[in-house]
Amino acid sequence: MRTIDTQTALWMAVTFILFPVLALLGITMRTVQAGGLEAMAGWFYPLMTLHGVGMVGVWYVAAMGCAASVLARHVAPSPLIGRIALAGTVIGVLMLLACVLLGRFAAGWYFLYPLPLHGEWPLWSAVLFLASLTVLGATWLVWSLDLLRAIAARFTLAQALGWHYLRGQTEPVLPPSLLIVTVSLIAGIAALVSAVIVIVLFALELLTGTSSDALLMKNLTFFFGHTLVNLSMYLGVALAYEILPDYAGRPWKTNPVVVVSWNTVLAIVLLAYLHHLYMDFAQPGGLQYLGQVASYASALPAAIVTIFGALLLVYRATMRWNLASILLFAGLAGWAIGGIGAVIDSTISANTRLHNTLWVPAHFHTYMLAGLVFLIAGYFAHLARPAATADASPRRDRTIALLLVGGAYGFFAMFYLAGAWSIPRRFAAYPAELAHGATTAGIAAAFATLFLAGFLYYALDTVRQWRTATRTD
Ligand code: HEM
Ligand SMILES: [Cu+2]
Repeated sequence: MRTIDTQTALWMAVTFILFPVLALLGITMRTVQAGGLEAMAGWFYPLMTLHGVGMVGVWYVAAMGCAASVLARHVAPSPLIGRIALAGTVIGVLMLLACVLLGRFAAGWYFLYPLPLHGEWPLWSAVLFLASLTVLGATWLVWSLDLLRAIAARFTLAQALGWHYLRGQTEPVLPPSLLIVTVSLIAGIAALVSAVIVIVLFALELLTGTSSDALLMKNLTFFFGHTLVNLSMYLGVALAYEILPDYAGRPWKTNPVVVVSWNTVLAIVLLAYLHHLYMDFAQPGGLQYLGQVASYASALPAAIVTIFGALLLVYRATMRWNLASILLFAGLAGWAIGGIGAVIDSTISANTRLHNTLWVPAHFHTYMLAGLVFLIAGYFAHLARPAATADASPRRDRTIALLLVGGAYGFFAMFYLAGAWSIPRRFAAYPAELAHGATTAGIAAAFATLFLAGFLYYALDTVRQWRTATRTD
């Protein structure tokens, strides 16, 4: 049977504990927007900041933890660095909790310069926030470098990027998951270096009073933020490539089309962030067009190849559907659906309408929650369940899947509707002109609660199955 190594189990524990808390903050925000919980209104922006940074961070580390676990099937990541990654993450999270809960730091998840230095919160909380990002960024940089080192111990860079497949060779065999993880880690290192530069420039201003160019800071911040979120998603997709074949009873192999599409991602992904600056008139015009082209070029090839690959894998296969395979498949679907929302928003003519409306959280919640979260939850479910499911309960699996999928899409639908109705994002309370924003917020809170119930059921069931499996082993 499968076993879960200690580190993967610890990442699973981190995820299962932090995610429900952060989701509860999200439900609280929707409830405040609906006009309930008036006493919490002053907490909206600190909670929004904690929720945003926390979610992005938790699912990034969960994706990295799963990537390390997949890599361990093929190469040898350092266990020591794995432990350092866990310790650094826990320390960073504690610092983050302190600056938000004690200092009410509330600059939003991407802490856009110069807001952190000019808010209502005490300066120490901004400093603690930046220090927490420093700890997290440094830890994750070392972790990424180690995972790449592990890959490099078995493959040359050209092999890890699959270039030999383009020459018609199939040796050494490169699992597609390794190709995708390599591409993601390289992009991730670029993103983390950019974060370091942003933090150094903030520190420079704190220490010497030298201010930075706001446009440069925004470019660096989104180069970091967009790329990190994007590659977390890719790491999640790599899990589907690795695990879905087990359930379809067919292989999902690297081939030239897969190689070309993921190499395109590597070539283009670092330019897609430019779509976050469409409203910045000072940004050179050429970069705006580049942003649209790069957004399409980095999203479409890999997504289309992956979605078709997954459909072909499942088509007329004797699929074994259980919670793991359902969640992996649903995760790919959520990635594609949210991706369509994203591509629409990255189109300049649509962005002039949708910018900073709830359309933005609509699309990124779709591919993060119904994409990344489902993929990782599917992977954890796969690890925890015995291969020959003695304890199979299709009814329970279906109930959990229904709560997760139904709750999530009901919640997203309210974001999309509100966005299309021009409700702005990041409003703690909606004025009378935007009263329909409050109505959709209330419905969204109810759906999100259903989702959370489904997740708690899933987490308890997964832990229980894992314990049963280890006991009978
Ligand atoms: C049950 C699950 C969730 C609920 C109820 C929820 C709810 C919310 C709400 C109400 C907002 C504020 C929207 C606004 O601008 O008015 C928000 C923002 C955000 N959420 Fe979530 N969310 C959930 C899951 C996630 C997940 C899984 C991620 C990422 C992996 C995520 C990342 C973010 C980010 C980055 C923001 C933006 C914060 C900012 O504007 O600074 N959320 N969420
Ligand atoms: Cu982006």
